[in-house]
Parts: sequence; C-alpha cells; structure tokens
Amino acid sequence: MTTVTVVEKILSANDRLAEQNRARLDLAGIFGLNIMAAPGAGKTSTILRTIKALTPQITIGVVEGDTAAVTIDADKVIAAGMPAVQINTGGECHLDAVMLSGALTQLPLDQIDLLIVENVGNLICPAAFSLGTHANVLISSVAEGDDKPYKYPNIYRGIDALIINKIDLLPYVEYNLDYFRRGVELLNPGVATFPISCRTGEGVDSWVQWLLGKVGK
Ligand SMILES: Nc1nc2c(ncn2[C@@H]2O[C@H](COP(=O)(O)OP(=O)(O)OP(=O)(O)O)[C@@H](O)[C@H]2O)c(=O)[nH]1
Ligand SMILES: [Mg+2]
Repeated sequence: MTTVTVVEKILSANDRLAEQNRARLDLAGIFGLNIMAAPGAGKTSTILRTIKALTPQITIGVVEGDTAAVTIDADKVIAAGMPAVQINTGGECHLDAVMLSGALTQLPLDQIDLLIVENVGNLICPAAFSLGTHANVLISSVAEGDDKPYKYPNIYRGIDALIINKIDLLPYVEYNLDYFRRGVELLNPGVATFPISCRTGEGVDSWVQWLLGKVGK
C-alpha cells in the first residue's frame, strides 16, 4: 500500500466522522464554528469578546485545542461563564473529527446554541481536516504581516469569514491593508471580512452580527 493510499484513507475516515459530528450538532440545534489562526493571532481573545457580546442571549460551548496539556484557554472561557473542554492533541498540529467527537460528549449539548472550536495555532494543518462544524473562520492579525494570504493560500480558500485582528496596532506596524485584501480576494472572492481589535472592541459588533445571522437567534 502506498503512502498516498494510506493518507487518503485517513482523510476519508475523518470526513465520515465529521459528517457524524455535523449530524449530532444539527440534531441538537447547534451552529458549529471552527476558528483557525496562527499562534497568538487572537483566537481566544475573539472568543472571549464574542461571549461578552452575546451573553445572555446565546449559550456558547467552546472546545479548545492545544498541542500540550495546558488548560489556559479553557480556564479563561470557563471564567467568562461558558462551558469549555480542552483537547490536548499530544503534539499534533491540528484538531480532527475524532477529537471533536470526544469533546462533544463532554459538553451539555442540550443547553448550547453555538459551538466554537478553537483549533490549534497553525496556518497549514487545520485546513486539511474537516471537523463537522458549519463554518470556518480564519483570524489573521496585523502583527503577522500583510503577506500571509500569498504565503499560506490554502487556509484562505476554505473559509466562510475572515477576521483581521489587532487593528489597534496598525499605526505601529508595517502593514498594507489593501495589499492584504487583494491577496485574499484572489483566493476567496467576496469573503465576509471583519477588521477588529479585541483590545479596544472596535469592529466586534459587525462580527457578532454576522455570527448571529448564522446562529439564527
Ligand atoms: N494589541 C492587541 N493585542 C491583542 C489583540 N487581541 C489579542 N491580543 C493579544 O495577543 C496575545 C495572544 O492572544 P490570544 O487570544 O491568546 O491568541 P490565540 O490565537 O488564542 O493564541 P494561541 O491559543 O496560543 O494560539 C495576547 O497577549 C492578547 O492580549 C488585539 O486586538 N490587539
Ligand atoms: Mg488561544
């Protein structure tokens, strides 16, 4: 058996489980969101801002993926009043459908309207593994540089929304927003894009309105 065949089998097994996760979420009436980004782009900060904006209207369950056995991000979500489960991938650079399936059994699905999955901080691996969530969101922070769509094109192709975070830092970093957006447009024309600052709260309202439209509440 060639390596290619083995990889194809793993991916199709993952896709089958992702479909089961989706069915489980649909049955419970939950909208599932997969958030991807580089390490430190502001995934947890965006989740905390979203919780703050939507409490008490919406109950949000959060799955936190990390490559090590730390509960730093999940502890923050729990402190914000929402249920969270931490997944330790044991060094793997992405979450997969099996991991999410396990996490779903630990969340009170009957009480949740929105599931947010914080994928492992990485711009390559998470793009290849479906989880069964309904939408993929990428966060790119201006501190990472404006060339990221050109250098990591794959992750931009499969997303339903793009958050440009840390816009409060624009005066301090070399970052051409037009150049960045032109790169995104080539890969994913018309993708819903939300420039925000988790520090100041600027732009968060537009993001939350988009999300509310998806959740349907
Ligand atoms: N200036 C500024 N800093 C921010 C903003 N959003 C997040 N940060 C800071 O960026 C750092 C990383 O934020 P996190 O939310 O932990 O990022 P993350 O993507 O969850 O990181 P990992 O889970 O480690 O991959 C923290 O020090 C945040 O306070 C922002 O809008 N502006
Ligand atoms: Mg985080």
